Amino acid sequence: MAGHVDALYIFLLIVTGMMTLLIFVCLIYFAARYRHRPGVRAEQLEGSTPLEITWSAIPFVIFMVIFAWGATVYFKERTPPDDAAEVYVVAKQWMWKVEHAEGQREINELHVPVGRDVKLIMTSQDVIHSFYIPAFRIKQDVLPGRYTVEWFRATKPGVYHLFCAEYCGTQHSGMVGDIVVQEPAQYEAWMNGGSTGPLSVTGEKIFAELGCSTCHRTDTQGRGPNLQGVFGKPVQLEDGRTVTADENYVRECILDPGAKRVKGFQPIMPTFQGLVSEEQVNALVAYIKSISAAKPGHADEKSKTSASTAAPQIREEVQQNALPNAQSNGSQVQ
Ligand code: HEC
Ligand SMILES: [Cu+2]
Repeated sequence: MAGHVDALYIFLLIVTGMMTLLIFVCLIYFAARYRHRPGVRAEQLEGSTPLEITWSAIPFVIFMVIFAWGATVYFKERTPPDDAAEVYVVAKQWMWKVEHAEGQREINELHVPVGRDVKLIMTSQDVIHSFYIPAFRIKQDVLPGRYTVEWFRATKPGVYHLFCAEYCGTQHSGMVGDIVVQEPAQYEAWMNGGSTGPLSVTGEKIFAELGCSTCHRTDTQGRGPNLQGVFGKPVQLEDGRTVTADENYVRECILDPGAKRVKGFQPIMPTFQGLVSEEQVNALVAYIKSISAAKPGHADEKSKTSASTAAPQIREEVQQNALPNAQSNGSQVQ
């Protein structure tokens, strides 16, 4: 995004710089040209319609250009590509905890390979923080109680600053870290060192341990809905609304099941608020995602792929990234 953001900023600088110049040149010229001279009487001038139209129309066009350009950049920056690799981030006073879909955990560091789209799914354990990588021109608030998302594609290997950009307490200024961008081979080597296994597999274990699997069975006999294929699809709620089962929806189902009850089921799901850590919620989300065949939008966009089975998608993803273990989310690991 850096190039796009910079181009827009340079454009703004040029436009405002030229306006400033124009105003000062006129100011000085008029001050000299129409200065008070003995014997010369001031004259009252009537308005000029062509002049007024000109100075309204030209700024209008310029502002519209800025608006359209800014909106384009904004939407680009806010829309992660469907096949981006997913990384979960949990902020707390005063550190960044990072967990890759493949299971690697890091603190105040994020390793990524060059050239891969990376989507950060972020939440906070306490107060509001903000995940800011100045070199990538991206910044997003990280809020307690919900997920926010940002994405980037690093184009050059190196180590980049990570800052918390939202005042979050005494040691806010120390809440910094490194984004380590590596060549794919180096990244592979890093990835293969010490992992607890894919996040979705951790999630599956938690799913069994917390007893989710007693109600959410993989057949239709359970007391809760079968969660296979739920992620990314519309869900009909008891109150008549239809919502999309995204990360925030699954999160809310776990922590505040009363907020959105699925149509046709008893309201028996207990809240797991206080019983699960943010990391465990992330793992559960990754697991529920992994048992849905396709990610949202994925199937439509790549209609050449069969969306009903996970296997063809795995192969496609791997070829796309030309990396042997380029899983973009838990579903590829299974
Ligand atoms: C006592 C049975 C029970 C347990 C235990 C349970 N659930 Fe549920 N769950 C339900 C029921 C019933 C619904 C549907 C009604 C509702 O939305 O509350 C549901 C809904 C959901 C939904 C929304 C499903 C959809 O189709 O949109 C998700 C996601 C979910 N549960 C996840 C979990 C997770 C994760 C756990 C374990 C941490 C869990 N549940 C534990 C009964 C249960
Ligand atoms: Cu912070």
